[in-house]
Amino acid sequence: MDPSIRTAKLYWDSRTKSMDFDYSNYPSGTITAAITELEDRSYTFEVINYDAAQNASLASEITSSPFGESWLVSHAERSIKFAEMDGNDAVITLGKPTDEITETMFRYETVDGKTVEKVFLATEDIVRLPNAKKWKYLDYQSSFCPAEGIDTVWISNWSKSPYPIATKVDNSATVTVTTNQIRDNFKPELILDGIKDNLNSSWYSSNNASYRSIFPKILVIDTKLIGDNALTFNHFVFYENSNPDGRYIRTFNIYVGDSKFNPDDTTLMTFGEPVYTGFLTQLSDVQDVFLTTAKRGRYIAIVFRNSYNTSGFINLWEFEAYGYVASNAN
Ligand SMILES: [Ca+2]
Repeated sequence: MDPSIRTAKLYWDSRTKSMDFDYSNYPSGTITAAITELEDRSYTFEVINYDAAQNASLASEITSSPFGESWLVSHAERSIKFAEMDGNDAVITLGKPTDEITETMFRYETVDGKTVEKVFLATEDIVRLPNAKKWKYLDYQSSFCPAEGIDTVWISNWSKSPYPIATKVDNSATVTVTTNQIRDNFKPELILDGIKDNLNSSWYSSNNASYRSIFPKILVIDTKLIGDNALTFNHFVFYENSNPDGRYIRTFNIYVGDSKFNPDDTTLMTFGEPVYTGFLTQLSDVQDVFLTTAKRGRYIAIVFRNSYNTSGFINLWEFEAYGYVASNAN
């Protein structure tokens, strides 16, 4: 810097606003200043230096756009795909971040009744919240920063998770199946034993020539959770054979309700409306089903309509059903 320079003036808004600086207060020669109360629009800043005789230098200028509330309006909050308990942790699966999200903060209740906040970088898409209390909503908000920006801006209000933290139906539930549709020791309850990657821990439909081609084949799960404790289900996961040729499940329906489905009622007269109708592909051994409208009920029926296998086999290695107690949530 020219040693004759003594002071500087920073202008903005067509020189209607300014700040004065005395270089003697900044021995390093670098001045950092915060300009507050800027709006979300483009500004041109000018710096003019002065010597002791108040001779002015040429102005040097820079144009910059502060970002804040109205800049944020065009930035969507991150989405939560799944929020589910895994042991003592809530595992949150997030949607893709936009380029300008930098971090996401979660606020949740722990089993000890504490409110905890945890911050994660945008690069993380599956995060764990330790000791989270099940069946509670959680709050979250993200911070944003444009590529050229210096400060991050937090969205000034919390978003609520789309549904409470869900839990998985465990092996205290019972599973029944259409008569004559159990092959050897491949019992239906093996779809809930937690073992996802072993044929010997799967339900296999009949290999008997008289029964194997019969459809529908129906699995009924009694979650044993009754009344206000029945789960409201929103997510199911099918685990099939690690070998694509052994993935037989094709078109199916899922029903959720409070009266016991009869796995031998193959007319489905008493089943009501399915909460889901769809099909699995043979492309993956793990496939998710997500309900846009969650449904509460003690019983779940999976109605298999057909098979990719010409003999009509169905083989399900594990089935996960996630839900929450809606009356508990807040
Ligand atoms: Ca299993």
